[in-house]
Amino acid sequence: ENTRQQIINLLEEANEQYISGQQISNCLQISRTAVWKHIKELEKDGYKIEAVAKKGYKILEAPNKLSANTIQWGLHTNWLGKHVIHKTSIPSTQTLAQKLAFEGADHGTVVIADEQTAGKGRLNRAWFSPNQGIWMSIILRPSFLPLQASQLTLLTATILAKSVEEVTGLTPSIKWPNDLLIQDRKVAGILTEMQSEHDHIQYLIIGIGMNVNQNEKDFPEELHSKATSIQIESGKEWDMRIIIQAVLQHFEKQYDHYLQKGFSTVKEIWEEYGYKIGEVVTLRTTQEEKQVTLIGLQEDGSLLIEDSGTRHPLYSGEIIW
Ligand code: BTX
Repeated sequence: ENTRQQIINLLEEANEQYISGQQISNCLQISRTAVWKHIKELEKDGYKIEAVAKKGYKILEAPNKLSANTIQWGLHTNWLGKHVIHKTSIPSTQTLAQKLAFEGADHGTVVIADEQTAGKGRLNRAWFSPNQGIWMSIILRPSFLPLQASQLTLLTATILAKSVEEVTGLTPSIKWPNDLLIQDRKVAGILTEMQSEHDHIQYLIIGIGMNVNQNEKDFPEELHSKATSIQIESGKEWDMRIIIQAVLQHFEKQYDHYLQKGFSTVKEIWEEYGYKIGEVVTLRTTQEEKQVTLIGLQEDGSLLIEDSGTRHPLYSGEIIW
């Protein structure tokens, strides 16, 4: 598996040029027959590889399915997604990521599954995760304070919004704190979980769920009015790798930017995509339901609302839409 990944990396670095079997064999210290066998395995995995006598090999196309290899092929990041763990079916990428993080997995490790059988939302809610979506968890080991974790959820929401917009042309809005909506229906959700002690974060796991290629009929009855997918909204099917790579590339860039420059850019972008900012909405808290105006984000990740003339931050509660 590892040798195959190295071969893919070499082919990719060759940047549209051919790379000879001899070069690969020299670089990886394996025989040319071994190189040839690995190439055959990659073809079985769905790669289209051109082999030209006296020139060598070139990747023409990666298979249209998710694997650690296909996600990494063409992914331009420095630290995010250098380790990808892909499963076809798993209870929850979040649970596996926690286990791996506990066992010492690196900052930037990505766990992704084609299907989750027990996907998790916030507050123990279930997250419906059939085959046609993106279900992934990113393991981070930040050196900032635990209280900054909520800023990271907001940051992730802006990254998802930007990636969807860039790849598909659809413009989602972000419903505070962490839902991505298109035409008032939920297309993606974020679940941030962390392990910390005192003022130190041991690891933080950002779970991202995005409905991509589902049709209306793929959703259970109770989600029909609430959920949508990129396919439903755009009328066509998408290569999920392109969206995953866009998310990972934006994530790495924006995360590093956030560490250097702080929350202000995140706040600006978030408010651009913010759902019903400046409008009156119904807010449900544990005590009551009331009409408030959404003003914008606060530095600490809370939502600034105006309620009968006075402004105050909201830390929990749900905007009803
Ligand atoms: P949430 O608690 O904000 O949203 C959960 C609610 O959303 C559910 O109660 C249901 O009404 C609705 N819902 C369930 N499934 C879907 C869906 N596929 N599309 C739209 N609406 C839905 C949001 O939680 C956080 C979701 C994170 C999911 C990722 S996937 C990768 C990672 N692994 C994992 O188990 N969870 C995260």
